[in-house]
Amino acid sequence: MTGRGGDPGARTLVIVPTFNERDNVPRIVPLALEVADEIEVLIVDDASPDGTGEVADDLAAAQPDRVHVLHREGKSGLGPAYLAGFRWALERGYARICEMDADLSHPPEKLADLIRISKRVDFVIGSRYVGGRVTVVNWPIGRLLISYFGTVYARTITGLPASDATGGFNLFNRRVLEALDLDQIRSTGYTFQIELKLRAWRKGFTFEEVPIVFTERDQGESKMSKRIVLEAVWKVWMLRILNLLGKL
Ligand SMILES: Nc1nc2c(ncn2[C@@H]2O[C@H](COP(=O)(O)OP(=O)(O)OP(=O)(O)O)[C@@H](O)[C@H]2O)c(=O)[nH]1
Ligand SMILES: [Mg+2]
Repeated sequence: MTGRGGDPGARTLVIVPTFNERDNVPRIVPLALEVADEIEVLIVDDASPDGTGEVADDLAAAQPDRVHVLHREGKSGLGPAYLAGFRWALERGYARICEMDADLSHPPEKLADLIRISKRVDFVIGSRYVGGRVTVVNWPIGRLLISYFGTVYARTITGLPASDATGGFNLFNRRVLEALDLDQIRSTGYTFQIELKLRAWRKGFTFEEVPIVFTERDQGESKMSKRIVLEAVWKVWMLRILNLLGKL
């Protein structure tokens, strides 16, 4: 059991999956922690060859009550890393569980809004596309088009009424993750984010979207790949079929 002796049911765990993010991790962690005392961070590292895991261990050693590290054996994608983090969080009684990238693309100060809004809904989506506006900084136009139309496509096929279906800056109240059968979630890349929101929404959980400005990474390399995009293209159809069969 971790924690600082306070009410364990009032803590928020921000899960940050990492693969080769050694320069970003020491930047993002303090920015997240300074937003609120109730925030703790869990870095889920997939044995990054660049030593991110050791950098994370140093941060955790300096603040053992607030920074935690989950080391996994090898790179197995974003989805499995998050699922391991969710299980870790549920076992330890966190009230709220957030997803956030390590590369500073998601504005950590917005965690305050996510937490505030989570008091009135079941989960909160940080959205780059609220109200048809596009708030992405430093993305090449091709990347922007893939993301924007990807989210329109996902919304159309699956029916999920969210402006940013693929986004990875989200907060779930623990009751949502407890109600989902995490073992059934098999997606790895973008589809993981779609599937998670879709399953939560299909179970009747309510959500709100908070506008965020997404800024492209300035350190480290992108793990986005054609394979991840292609996975999303066909998997949303699978999600639609599962949905129609009542299997979500
Ligand atoms: N643990 C783990 N983390 C991963 C894996 N793939 C990506 N990540 C992390 O997930 C977050 C999002 O990945 P990014 O590479 O930024 O992907 P993206 O945001 O789609 O693309 P860019 O912003 O262009 O880099 C980052 O914190 C990555 O380090 C993985 O296989 N395992
Ligand atoms: Mg990124």
